[in-house]
Amino acid sequence: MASAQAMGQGEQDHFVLKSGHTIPAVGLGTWRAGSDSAHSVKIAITEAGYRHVDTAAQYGIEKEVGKGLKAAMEAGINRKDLFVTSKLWCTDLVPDKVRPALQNTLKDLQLDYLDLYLIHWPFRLKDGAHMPPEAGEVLEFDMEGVWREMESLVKDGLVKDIGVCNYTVTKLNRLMRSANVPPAVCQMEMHPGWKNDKIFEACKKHGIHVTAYSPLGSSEKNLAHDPAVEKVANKLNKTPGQVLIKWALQRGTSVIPKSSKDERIKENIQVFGWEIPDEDFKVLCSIKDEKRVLTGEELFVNKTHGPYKRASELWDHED
Ligand code: NDP
Ligand code: 1BO
Ligand code: 1BO
Repeated sequence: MASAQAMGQGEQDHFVLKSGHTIPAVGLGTWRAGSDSAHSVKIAITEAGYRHVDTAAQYGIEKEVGKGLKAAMEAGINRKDLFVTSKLWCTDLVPDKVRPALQNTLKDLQLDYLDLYLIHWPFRLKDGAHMPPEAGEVLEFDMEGVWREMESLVKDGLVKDIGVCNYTVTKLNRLMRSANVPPAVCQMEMHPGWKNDKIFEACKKHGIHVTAYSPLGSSEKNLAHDPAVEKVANKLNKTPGQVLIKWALQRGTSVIPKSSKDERIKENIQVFGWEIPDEDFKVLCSIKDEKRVLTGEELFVNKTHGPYKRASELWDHED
């Protein structure tokens, strides 16, 4: 992490969660990181200074990520200084599968606890569901029952914090009504091309920390080539990637850019000790035609049989 001296006033290299635990402001994303992820995770931690790694059972690379974490610890990094997030996949979104799913994740990651365990998407999929799903493969999930199991993982010391991803304000309010342990983190798609203000404001109201995923617009809509982003980057003598990551930090979110390239992994955490001035921040905020990159359509929409016949239904018509 950046040293205090290298950081500007009011700048934070971590955020404090409701629980009192801290989350490092920049983490390494690992979706589609492939078989190189052991190497990427090790380099990120030991050479670039990352202390936060975001992964998920669904990414199919937890064993690789685990090897990278192990190599970093063998190189002298303490487990307690790392922040590791994983996620409960949709096929395990039933109360009696929560703990076995977490235990598999811990085994693959070679860890005895996670810092953060998230519900990956708030839709249950039948085992072996297709993409797009066939009739009967997308099911309602027992949000209260699953959350009680997530809470028991905290109580038993298997995870330090729990949270959600891809929630709407509607779903968040429902969860807040029944939760004994409120979600510490809500992880959502956020970048200048999709600011996602509604859920951001709702999280602020509840004191829930937000992590911005796909901060570069993911590989589908790489905003590093957006003219407004390039212009600000040139002006500040930074790279477009750094400007996008800094934009997320200045909004008050932690951020988890993914790269499988050593140089970019290093570049993406050089975001301390400088600022995007107000006027440029506003320019970035005014990028037009805001749209989600990850609509969830391929995963959860069946246009004929439903239960979700269009993506807007997944987002409770809040977009
Ligand atoms: P990102 O927005 O992080 O973008 C990744 C893409 O940008 C890759 O193609 C990468 O290519 C490229 N890239 C990385 N650094 C730079 C740079 N400095 N300049 C230009 N291009 C760059 O996308 P993700 O969708 O991967 O999101 C980040 C992470 O968020 C995921 O990896 C995952 O951990 C998490 N996530 C969580 C979701 C959820 O449902 N909870 C959903 C989606 C993501 P290359 O690797 O070749 O450098
Ligand atoms: C397949 C899930 C999207 C990335 O988290
Ligand atoms: C590949 C998963 C994308 C979700 O919309």
